[in-house]
Amino acid sequence: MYQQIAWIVSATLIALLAITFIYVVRNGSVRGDGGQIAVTTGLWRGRLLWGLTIVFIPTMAYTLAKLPYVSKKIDGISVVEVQAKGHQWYWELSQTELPVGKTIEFQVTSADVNHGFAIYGPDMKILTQTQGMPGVTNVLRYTFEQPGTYRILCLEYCGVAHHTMMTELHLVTQ
Ligand SMILES: [Cu+2]
Repeated sequence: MYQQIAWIVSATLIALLAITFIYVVRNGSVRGDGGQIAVTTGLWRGRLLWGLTIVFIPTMAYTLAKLPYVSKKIDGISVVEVQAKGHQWYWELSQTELPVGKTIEFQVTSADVNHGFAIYGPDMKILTQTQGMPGVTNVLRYTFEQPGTYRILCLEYCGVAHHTMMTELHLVTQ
């Protein structure tokens, strides 16, 4: 979800940048008189400021409104759902920034072969683990008590680059 929003915003800004670049390249050699340029520059500066405001304020408002996190209730407690998929050789997670003190439900699967989904604390001690299996979703619930950077490592040999299967989780206080 956030990745999609980020992608759309990035794509729009890249397109705007490309259009501006092409415009400058095409018109860069045209000479104008100083007074006219000053007026035009001021006008475009104003337009740019308005454009950025129109794009960024709703984006920020939307993103903030979406917090705190997607959650659902299970057995009377609300959990934050995270989809995790193992690939040769990386982890694909629906989100990597998570709240401290809430139950996180990792729904773990695999796109190819069996992977081990193990969560390590900031001190690199293992905290919990399950298997990422193709065609199966394993549920792993865990509540992080301390903010910080945690790591997910693959605990089952899954091919030549198995040792590179590492990703970070950022636990934040809300
Ligand atoms: Cu592996």
